[in-house]
Amino acid sequence: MIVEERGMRLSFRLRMEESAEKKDSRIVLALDQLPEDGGDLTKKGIRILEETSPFLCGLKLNHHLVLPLGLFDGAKKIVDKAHSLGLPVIMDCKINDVGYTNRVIAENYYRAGFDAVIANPFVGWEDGLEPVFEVAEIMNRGVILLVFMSHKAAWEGYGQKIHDPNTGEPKLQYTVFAQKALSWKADGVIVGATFPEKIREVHAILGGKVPIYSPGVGAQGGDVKAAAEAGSQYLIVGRAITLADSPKQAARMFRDSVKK
Ligand code: O7M
Repeated sequence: MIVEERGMRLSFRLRMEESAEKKDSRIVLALDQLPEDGGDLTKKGIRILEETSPFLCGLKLNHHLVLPLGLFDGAKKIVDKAHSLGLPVIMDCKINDVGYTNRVIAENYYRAGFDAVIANPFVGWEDGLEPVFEVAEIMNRGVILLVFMSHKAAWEGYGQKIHDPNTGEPKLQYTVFAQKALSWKADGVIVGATFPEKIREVHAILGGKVPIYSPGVGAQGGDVKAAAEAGSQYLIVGRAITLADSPKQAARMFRDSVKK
């Protein structure tokens, strides 16, 4: 089955591009925090997805939702629904362990139908993320790397000053991660919409070879247009859509503000 998929399906990156083109949208919905108004979580997630899907190019699920839903139960139903609506789905699992564990984590999410996983480059390549990239290649799925996160303390890790082990030259951690994204052939990188200047810097390093995904829009204070102008290809929006009075109108508004 995996071999068939490899032969037949576009790469994750092309699936995203095709979806963005078809939907004329650069908005990825972060379906994690849902309104606390009771009711079945799976049904609620699917309802928001159906309402907003005409304005989206992709869907991202976080642990928030996968934990209570169950991976091969409610989460898989939402993934299948997204696929039936033509949307690729990203699992925001921020893989961050030793290689063997990382591989099993990725395999499980890919088996549940996810098109890509998010991983943390802090764990490095050998016996870190190499097995994740291997399994992604075999199953024709994507790997997206965290390069600079959207929260206030992101500078403590992603922004720290380090020394190049080969040259001793001082560098900033996130610029090294952006370079790793190129050499590891990542399918995307995450840079917070809350830091447009970092998006610009990372965009200059990537030279358009790896797309930038930016979360942190709306609820975290990031501006969707500023992130797009700085070089983000995809804008990830969660609570500003899922908790809006009308998720449909909110999704349309975000879509229209960064139309391709
Ligand atoms: O729009 P929000 O703030 O409600 O949701 C943002 C989503 O993006 C939420 O699922 C976060 O876990 C996720 N996220 C960030 O907010 N900041 C990051 O730096 C990275 C992520 C992430 O990996 O998602 C791509």
